[in-house]
Amino acid sequence: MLKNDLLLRTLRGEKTERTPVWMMRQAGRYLPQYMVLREKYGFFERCQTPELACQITLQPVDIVGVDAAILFSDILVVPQAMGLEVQLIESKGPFLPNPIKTANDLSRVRVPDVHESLAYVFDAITLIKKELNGRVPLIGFAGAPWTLLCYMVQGKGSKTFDEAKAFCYTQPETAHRLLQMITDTTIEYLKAQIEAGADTVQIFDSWGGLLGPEDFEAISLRYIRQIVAALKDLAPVIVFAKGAWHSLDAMAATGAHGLGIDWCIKPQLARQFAGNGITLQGNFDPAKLLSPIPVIEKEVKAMLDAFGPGNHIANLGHGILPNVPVDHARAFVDSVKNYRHNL
Ligand code: 1CP
Repeated sequence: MLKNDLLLRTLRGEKTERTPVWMMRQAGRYLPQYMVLREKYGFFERCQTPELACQITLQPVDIVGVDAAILFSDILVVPQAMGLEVQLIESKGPFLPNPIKTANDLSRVRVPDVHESLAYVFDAITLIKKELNGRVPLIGFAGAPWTLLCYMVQGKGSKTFDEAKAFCYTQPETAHRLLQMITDTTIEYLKAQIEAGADTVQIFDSWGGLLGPEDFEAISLRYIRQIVAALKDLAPVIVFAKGAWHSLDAMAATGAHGLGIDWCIKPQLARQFAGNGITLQGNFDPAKLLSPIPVIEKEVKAMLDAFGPGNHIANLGHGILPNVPVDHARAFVDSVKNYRHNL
């Protein structure tokens, strides 16, 4: 069925001719073709219209030549489906006018029927799979419960998410009720993405690294573990908890097929922590794509040498920055594609 299944074979631990490559947030503002649609349609309109979501999802496949498509959507469609108003403010980011602050506020959130409230996502996936026509696999995704709680409580982006942490520390019972509701919703949501055609799914715990190791286990990983357990026999699962390198061993033990790592840990050390039985994904510093192209080519080689052959998906250590020139993104992808390990 798939003409290029490098990503899926790598996630299953199989040997491949070369390392697969994609970039987190690869459908986005660094692409002029995305900016054209961004001028015309609101953010959630782009997410909720399957034809637009499909068009945007395919852009990096056609323009940059990545080995996988990732659904164009956002992690915040889940809090929205659970009953919270979510706005995206131009150049500022997400804004939730009525965040969760107390146990009383939980009456405003529910575990929705995802087939109803998020039907547009599954329609988009069906359309994307048709348009991809087997060229590359499609990655579905969701936010990790802790990262979603950050926005649901803090109400906007933050460097520290201090109000979200304070909520967990001062109202632990309410926090865990909310985390469990997000978990239950996310399991149904990702199952339905796989049913609709997603070939693999990634859980984004972008703010996992704000928690120390004990809190990460208690507040984040125990919920991620439930999600992985519910999905891992349906499709390969990738867990990306940015900054949570201290728990790579525990994350590997969830049974996930792949673990994302950022650029603040050496590949050799990440491998030592995670063990040999799992695929690692990353870990190019996104800002390094602003270097001259020959530097990008050299640094990509160094990254691939450090990871060694097999069990590695080349990616950035976090999302691509909006000011990256398209030819630099393409140089990153081409450098991976042209590299061969000495076997
Ligand atoms: O056009 C615009 O200005 C909107 C920018 C934008 C885009 C392109 C947002 C708002 N979301 C997205 C798409 C998106 N978001 C994808 C698409 C698929 C892809 O190409 O990768 C994905 C996977 C996400 C996931 C997402 N949204 C995360 C997890 C990944 C990460 O980067 O850490 C997070 C934390 C969000 C929240 C969010 N949505 C948008 C922004 C600007 C943010 C980050 C805000 C913050 O820093 O707190």
